[in-house]
Amino acid sequence: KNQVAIVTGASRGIGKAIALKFAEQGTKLALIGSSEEIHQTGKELREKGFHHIETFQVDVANEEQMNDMVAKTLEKFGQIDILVNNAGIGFFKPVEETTVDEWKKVFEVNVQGVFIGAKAVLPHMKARKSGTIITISSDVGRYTIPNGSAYTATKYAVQGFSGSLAQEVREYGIRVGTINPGMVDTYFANSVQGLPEKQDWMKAEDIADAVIYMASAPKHMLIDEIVLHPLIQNYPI
Ligand code: NJP
Repeated sequence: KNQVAIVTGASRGIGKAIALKFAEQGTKLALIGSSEEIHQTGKELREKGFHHIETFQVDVANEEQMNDMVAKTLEKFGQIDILVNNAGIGFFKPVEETTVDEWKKVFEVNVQGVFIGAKAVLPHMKARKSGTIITISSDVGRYTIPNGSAYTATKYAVQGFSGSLAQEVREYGIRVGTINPGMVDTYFANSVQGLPEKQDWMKAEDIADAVIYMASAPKHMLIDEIVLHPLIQNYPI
């Protein structure tokens, strides 16, 4: 209640589900997407009766755009309690078929975007001695899969970044955690949400529930990591 959250990648999929759950809790929202579709998310939420919603067509990998978005969010809402680094791209190809430009792009969004997002909110969170930074990483931030070298490498990087940052900022009352899902039915990796063959996969709402749980833990507590899978997924433990 009365909190302010930034959610990146809220045009569709998991980020859009996170936005709806936060809105239902009365959390004010700054929603980020790189395409115009982000404004549609804002429109749909306002039509549902949620009015404290700002949308920004911003690339998470662009520091200037992200800093500007944070400044405008502070101007509008006065504080930032939660950052959810959710924007990410799924990219799966054998190494020899992966171009350097593709490699750079997936790292820019999945890793540089997470770094820039966190860096942009830290001065404010440090000054308030409070804040929660949640990154949607992946189960493949913990184990490897074929044809996933670039994507898997980005998620391992995000785990390293988040773990290190968590230790760096806990003395300022800032909590940093990751959510590591297996297969979720979204538009990920050029898929379409709602395909019949994905009916047993997790839903975007399942991941949004985990975000709400992590963000609303008592202030003295840090949930470092939540790992979630659909029952049908054979996950190496
Ligand atoms: O994917 P999708 P998910 N700047 O494609 C936005 C992780 N994950 O919801 O830019 C700003 O439906 C894009 O919006 P737009 C995954 O790695 C998933 O599944 O306007 N935003 C859209 O809203 C990722 O980190 C699965 O086109 C940018 C959103 O990102 C997170 O979950 C499994 C952007 C992508 O929506 C959400 O992915 C797993 C940019 N540069 C981890 N580029 C899974 N689905 O199975 C993209 O382990 N976006």
